[in-house]
Amino acid sequence: MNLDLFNEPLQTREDICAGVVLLRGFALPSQNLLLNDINSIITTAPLQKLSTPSGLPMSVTTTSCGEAGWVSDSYGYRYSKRNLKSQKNWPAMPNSFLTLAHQAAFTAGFGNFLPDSCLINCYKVGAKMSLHQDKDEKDFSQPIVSVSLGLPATFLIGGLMRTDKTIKIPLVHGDVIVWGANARLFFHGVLPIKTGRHALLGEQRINLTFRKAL
Ligand SMILES: O=C(O)CCC(=O)C(=O)O
Repeated sequence: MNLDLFNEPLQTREDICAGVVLLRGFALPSQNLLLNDINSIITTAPLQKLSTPSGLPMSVTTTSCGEAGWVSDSYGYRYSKRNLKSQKNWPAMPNSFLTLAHQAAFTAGFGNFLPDSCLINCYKVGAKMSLHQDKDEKDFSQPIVSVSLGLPATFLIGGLMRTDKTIKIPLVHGDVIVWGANARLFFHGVLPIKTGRHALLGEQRINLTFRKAL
């Protein structure tokens, strides 16, 4: 018997519905690289509290890496090649990010996914993300890859209408969810993060959302 098998992180693939695939534990093997790379990105391009176009502050703080970063202000939601605060280009997408996103998309059935943008969302306890569609990207044939790190969360995914019934998916550190094809424009969101402490990340959840934006 190979006892090393017991030290392998548990990885499973679950089809939630057509076009939505949950890869439990998929990011665990690369967690150390990912966390180091997240720290350097946040050092170069610190997390910011963005506001919605109507002026409401978001409960998460965000930054980006890659060719383009997702931004929001009174001019609307969009991608920008520059960090609006520093006017500098976003940090380059690290290899650990690209490899994970590509492999997760491939495993979920979406070959050749090469994201040019990664949004880093930081949730403190109580932060949430309301139901929304990701529709600021140019090419909806490309999937979205979303990586959960730190505190657990409940992810909601529904249908093409905001009022469609949603499925609640509990996510923990290392889980990756991929959606695309007919599900690419499904409304999704995150319920308020519950109090807790994660061994590596403390009292926060970090989400990496990979997209082909340009
Ligand atoms: O934090 C998450 O799991 C989802 C993030 C998200 O939906 C987004 O950034 O558009």
